[in-house]
Amino acid sequence: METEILRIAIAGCVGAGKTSLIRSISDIEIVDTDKKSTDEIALFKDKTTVALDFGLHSLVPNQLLYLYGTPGQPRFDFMWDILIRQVQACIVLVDAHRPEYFHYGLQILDFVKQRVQIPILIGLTHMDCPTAATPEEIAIALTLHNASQTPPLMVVNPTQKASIIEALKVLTAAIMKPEII
Ligand SMILES: Nc1nc2c(ncn2[C@@H]2O[C@H](COP(=O)(O)OP(=O)(O)O)[C@@H](O)[C@H]2O)c(=O)[nH]1
Ligand SMILES: [Mg+2]
Repeated sequence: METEILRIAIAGCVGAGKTSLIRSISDIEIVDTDKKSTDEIALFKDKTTVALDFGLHSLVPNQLLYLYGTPGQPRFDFMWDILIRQVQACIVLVDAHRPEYFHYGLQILDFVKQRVQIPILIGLTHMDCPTAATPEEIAIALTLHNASQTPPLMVVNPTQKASIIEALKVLTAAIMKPEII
């Protein structure tokens, strides 16, 4: 039987957990494009993603998930524009303990929805941090609280494989049966 390939984009602001997610779940050594940053982000994090992170994972036999971690910085938006048209689904990671970046999650959602109609899952990361916002607060910040058809929110810990698998199961089910998301 032929192996089916499903492509999934992993988006989110710097520090949201994109590289960790791909590294934790990938069946191969990830193609890690982290480079030392030279700009203001260096204050926050000494490495940042400058191109795409890439990893793959087989959730079920005869199916391979290709995972693309998108760059977290707006200046790479042109790559985003190309990538988002090639994927079957998208995970938007939102760092729950950095409310100052919630607007960035909203921008990503708008960016994706304006270009493609694919299942989107919002993965709330850093929920184990004591200062994390609640899912309800984040839903309000992302203006999802009263929309009739909203992407599902799920807590995802990008450092824990079991947590990522749960999210990937929801997303792959939605790819197969789009009406469930
Ligand atoms: N405690 C905790 N740490 C996390 C979580 N998600 C990511 N991290 C950590 O946050 C840091 C930034 O993650 P990284 O994957 O580099 O973010 P990226 O910029 O989106 O690629 C790393 O040290 C991760 O281990 C989470 O849910 N909980
Ligand atoms: Mg990264």
